[in-house]
Amino acid sequence: MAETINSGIAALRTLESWHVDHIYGIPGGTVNNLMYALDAEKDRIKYIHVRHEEVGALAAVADTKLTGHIGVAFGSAGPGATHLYQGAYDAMADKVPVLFIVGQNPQALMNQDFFQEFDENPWFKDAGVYARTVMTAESLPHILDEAIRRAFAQHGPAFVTIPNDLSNKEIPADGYYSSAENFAKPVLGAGSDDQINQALELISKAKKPLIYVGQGTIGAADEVMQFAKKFQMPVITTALGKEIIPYDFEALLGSAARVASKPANEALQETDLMLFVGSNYPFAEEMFKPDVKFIQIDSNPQVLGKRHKTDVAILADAKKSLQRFIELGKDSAPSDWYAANVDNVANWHQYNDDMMNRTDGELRFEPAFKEINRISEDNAIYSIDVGDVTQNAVRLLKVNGKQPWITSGLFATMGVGLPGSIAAKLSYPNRQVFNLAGDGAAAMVMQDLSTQVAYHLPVINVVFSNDALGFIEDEQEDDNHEWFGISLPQTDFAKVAEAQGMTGITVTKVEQMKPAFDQAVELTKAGKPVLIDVKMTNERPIPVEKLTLDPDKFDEKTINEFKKRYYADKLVPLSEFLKKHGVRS
Ligand SMILES: Cc1ncc(C[n+]2csc(CCOP(=O)(O)OP(=O)(O)O)c2C)c(N)n1
Ligand SMILES: [Mg+2]
Repeated sequence: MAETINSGIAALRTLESWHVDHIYGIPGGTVNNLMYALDAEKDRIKYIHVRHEEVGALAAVADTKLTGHIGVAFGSAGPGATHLYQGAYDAMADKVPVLFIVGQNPQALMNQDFFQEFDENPWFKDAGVYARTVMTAESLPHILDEAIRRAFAQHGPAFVTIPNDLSNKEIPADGYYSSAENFAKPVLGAGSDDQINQALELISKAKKPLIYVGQGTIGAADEVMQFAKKFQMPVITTALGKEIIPYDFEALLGSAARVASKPANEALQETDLMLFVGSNYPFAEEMFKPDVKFIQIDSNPQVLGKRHKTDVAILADAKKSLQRFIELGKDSAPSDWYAANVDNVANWHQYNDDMMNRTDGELRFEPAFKEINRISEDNAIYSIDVGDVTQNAVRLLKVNGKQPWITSGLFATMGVGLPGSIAAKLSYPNRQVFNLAGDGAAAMVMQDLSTQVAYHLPVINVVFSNDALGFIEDEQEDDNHEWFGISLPQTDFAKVAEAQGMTGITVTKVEQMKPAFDQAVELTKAGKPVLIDVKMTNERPIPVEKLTLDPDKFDEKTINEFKKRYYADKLVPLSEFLKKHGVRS
């Protein structure tokens, strides 16, 4: 008789062929056969028992974001499946290939409103590039292979629903194969010299050009910086692109809009030409001037010309294209525009350093970032939640270009920090990992601190406790509305951590900050996770999207009120630096 293999085990072997070495989930009656297969395969593929499927799902997305290999999570039929949804939409929005395995009742009981049954595929189809139910045990490994290939090819999550009986049958051992080794992505070139020369011509005529880069330039930091200097074009990155360019690059203006930096927003008001590379920035229509000359480089034809009226659109690999620009273009003369922006960056950095070094007044978030910068290792990984912490991290983390930075970008779900930190530690056990979250976001996923404890994942968790949903509070202020529904009851997160077997430290004064972070280093070096709860004021971070500093635009009283509220005495508007360098505003 021909050799056979258990279909559940064959399914896992297919995942293994795509470099999957762990998978998140919670069992249920409809995935138990998969559980038995995971037990049998436990030496090759690790089951990570999370406390909430949403955490597993978001961790799987983070796996792909960090490693490039497919992340996998599962949930049982009905409630376990619906809990996966947050990860599903994060993957859809950030275009991340992920595999979600969804449990289902055995075939004989399907489609008759059995316990926990619902029609899963249409539900998942909105988020997914693929959402299908397996029909035979023999096809199970094939379908998983198909799902993963499509997830990579179409940049999104794939869903495979498995009726429980189909993952515990004997199938022919030679009846399936994996396409993992055959998978290849199309290779793009630099774009045509004609197009690049056309773009160079526009750049040579511009007075205030900028380069705006997104995640498509990961791996091209040197080219971006060389380009910036050669053509005297200061650089803006998307918030997701924060990790790409080192913080100390002289002409790095930061990112735009609200999760953003002052120099970037100011330069966007002034610019007359933008080179937009590897980004699908959703706020472009709002933030970019409609009349600027616009050159776009992207590897995805779907986004060329999408976000702005575009003069030259180049379908290309960002790194190769920037290299070709550098080869073909003449060096620009040193420009006053560039110099004014470099000064503006230095002034902004000084403001942030002063805030991080402040020792008087009530405790704010900045001194915690001073400590995070101080203890950060060269290849640390930052998993950042959504809220004020996203904008504070974008502004204050002094990344070096080798420190990955993950969050929920377009979907922007709260509760993403902790799952990302679990993923980071599982794939990179020897690297330092931070989970930075606000108190609202931390409360959404805090049960999974115990996953860090259970799997010995020494993460440094920092909770910024302002007893409020600060990010939304500020929106309500901007709407000139009374605050409503934004306060949070104070929670002792150190106790929450302690209750789950993790050391919890509370910081209420600036002088406690350094010892707390020193202890965190010690504990994590000893293999133990730690949580630092920073009890701080609810003062608003400086709103760089509503700067009130420029004497040409605002009266003295308004400027002084702004400076007082945000400790911004020494903050200088870009217009002053432009004047200093003789650039007309
Ligand atoms: C799941 C989810 N619910 C609601 C929101 C809307 N939202 C964005 S930021 C934010 C407040 C975050 O509060 P917290 O975590 O305490 O951080 P803070 O801004 O106070 O630092 C809210 C409610 C969201 N992004 N995700
Ligand atoms: Mg808060």
